[in-house]
Amino acid sequence: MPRDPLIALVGKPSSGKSTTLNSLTDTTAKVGNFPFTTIDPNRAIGYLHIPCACSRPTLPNNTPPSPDLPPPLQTRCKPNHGACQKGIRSVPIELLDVAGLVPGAHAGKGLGNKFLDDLRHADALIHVVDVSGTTDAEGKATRGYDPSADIAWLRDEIVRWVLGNLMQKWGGLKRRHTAIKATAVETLQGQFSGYGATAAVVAKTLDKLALKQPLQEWDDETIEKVVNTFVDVKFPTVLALNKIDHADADKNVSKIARAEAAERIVLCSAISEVFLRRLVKQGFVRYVPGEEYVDTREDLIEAGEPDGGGLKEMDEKLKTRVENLKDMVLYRFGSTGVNLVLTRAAEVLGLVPVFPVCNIGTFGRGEAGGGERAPVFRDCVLVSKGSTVGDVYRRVMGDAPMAFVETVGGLRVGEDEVVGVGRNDILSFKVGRA
Ligand SMILES: Nc1nc2c(ncn2[C@@H]2O[C@H](COP(=O)(O)OP(=O)(O)OP(=O)(O)O)[C@@H](O)[C@H]2O)c(=O)[nH]1
Ligand SMILES: [Mg+2]
Repeated sequence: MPRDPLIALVGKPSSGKSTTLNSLTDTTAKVGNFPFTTIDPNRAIGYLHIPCACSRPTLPNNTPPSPDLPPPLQTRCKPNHGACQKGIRSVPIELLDVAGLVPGAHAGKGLGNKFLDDLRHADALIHVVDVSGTTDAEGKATRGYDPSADIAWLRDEIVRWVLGNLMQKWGGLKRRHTAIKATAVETLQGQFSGYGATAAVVAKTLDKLALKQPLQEWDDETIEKVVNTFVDVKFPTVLALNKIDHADADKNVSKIARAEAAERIVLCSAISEVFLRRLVKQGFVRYVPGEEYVDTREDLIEAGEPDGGGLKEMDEKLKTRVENLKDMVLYRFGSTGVNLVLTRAAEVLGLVPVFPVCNIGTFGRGEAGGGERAPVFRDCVLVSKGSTVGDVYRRVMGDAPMAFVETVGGLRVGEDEVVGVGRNDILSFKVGRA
């Protein structure tokens, strides 16, 4: 993955994709209670919350001076992009909200293939499922729809789309494959490169299947198996069970939870997050996005802040809405869940945050490190699991020749060393001849 990772929001119309995008970013994509509100994809930057390197007490000179005080580097952590609050860093990540998908989309139903083409460059998918059961498979208003059906058909649409594209060319592809004596990885990568698939992705797909027959002898069933596995490898998917604020959600959530792996599922209420963020902007509540607690003016006065934290008084209607939201969402689930959706997506994608620094002694800028008070850990890049030091170097430094790379303690690390959380993830790149 040489470019920045991209996560796409998919789902049927009216499941809440645009609302989820808005809840994770500062954009205001159009939201509507009718299908196909979104036609052209919306791109926006969301923030992935990760533990920042600045808070590792194991780093040189970073032991907190007393148990109540933060580690010294934490107080100087100033990201170029995003933010770092008390050691939790928000790292920008690109999100894509696309048009709704309906059963039969691969054959052109709804917005069909146009929509599917928008997905080509996604590295992971967030399937936004309307778990309230108040919209049918086409996104039209109803009651009592079983949303577990959406999970199966949506994936199937993606498989049929990839399969359709592949089958159109299968005859020619097979002849060429035999004529030039290519490997299955080479031939398939040529086909799947349009989805941004690397040779590694194709090799992983084929390894999983351990097929015995050569590519030219694959029957339709085998080709379908290959495509199914390719979709799993290329588009790891998180299920965002949205609209948990709705009274009908519980039974649907239980059904899905029984059928799916726990690590793929996140419960959320995108509309609650959007609402709370709006109240913060309007000066009615104190709320840190993604957290469990919301404080109103009255709460803060009670807690001993005589001016109520400078918050405005809400009318009765607004107060009731906030109380309901606390009861139905925050206290029951611990948060609106939207940040967790992104965290899970980063997990299924296997993203590793790496902190490139100029000076490995101070973690600051320039050869001198910028002095005692200078900002540290200005940069953070998200790379895929299994990336090497050399991969990260090229991502950050481009074609500039590499002299050497250092990690904490001034230790040199080889180009082929793998990066991981807490291992080779603070790096200083030196350009020139070794
Ligand atoms: N109760 C509830 N309603 C929600 C939630 N999220 C979204 N909605 C509502 O669901 C409807 C559809 O939301 P959108 O975000 O436009 O859905 P979409 O998936 O982008 O729809 P298309 O663009 O048409 O594909 C709107 O009326 C939203 O207010 C939620 O968490 N809870
Ligand atoms: Mg939309």
